[in-house]
Amino acid sequence: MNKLAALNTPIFWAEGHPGSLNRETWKIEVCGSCNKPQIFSWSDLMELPQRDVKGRLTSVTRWSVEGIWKGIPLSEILKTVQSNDSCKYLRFWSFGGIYDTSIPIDIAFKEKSLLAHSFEGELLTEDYGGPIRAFIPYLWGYKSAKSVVKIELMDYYVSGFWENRGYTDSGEIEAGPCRDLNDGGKIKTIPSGEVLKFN
Ligand SMILES: Nc1nc2c(c(=O)[nH]1)N[C@H]1C(S)=C(S)[C@@H](COP(=O)(O)O)O[C@H]1N2
Ligand SMILES: [Mo]
Repeated sequence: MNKLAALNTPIFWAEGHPGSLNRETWKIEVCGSCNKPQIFSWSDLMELPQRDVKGRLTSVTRWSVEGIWKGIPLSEILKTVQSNDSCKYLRFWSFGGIYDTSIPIDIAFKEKSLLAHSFEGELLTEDYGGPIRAFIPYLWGYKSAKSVVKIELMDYYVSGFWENRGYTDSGEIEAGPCRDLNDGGKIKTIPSGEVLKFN
């Protein structure tokens, strides 16, 4: 069993589980407000600089899971496609084209924001957003789109799947009770902002 499953990490696919996905033929199209739009194949992605990030995926439904996520820093993607100065948001699209969510470009440039393909040394399964997903530990988990197929660079903001259904556009993590999945799901308290520790 993979580590996320072993920690009883919930599997969220609001639009329906995508079934089995092919890693080797996976592509991510990066388009919109940039000089060099590009379609990244799996091998293109693997040739970009990789980073290990210790961080938490924290859901607005009040659970948080920590581990080492590995992937390509979003800053490397933005550098490669040469995002325009007018670009203000990254809009992620998941496989199937139903789930989308957007984050401010300054959050994408932060060191822990990744296109992640592994957790604790294991490639992500489809359940957890494999072959590759956004990992944005600074914001609620709904900003970490799973099984990403497209990133649109945007000069303006558009609400995504969950934002249209009542979750905040900012995705700022709000203080309150939260289950620590690394500690058997024990209910603890988180401060607002990126969860670095429990109170
Ligand atoms: N495509 C897609 N991405 C998604 C979601 C989803 O339903 N579909 N749920 C989001 C929410 S609300 C959270 S908390 C995390 C959960 O990630 P997990 O299912 O890997 O635990 O994925 C986010 N990304
Ligand atoms: Mo969530």
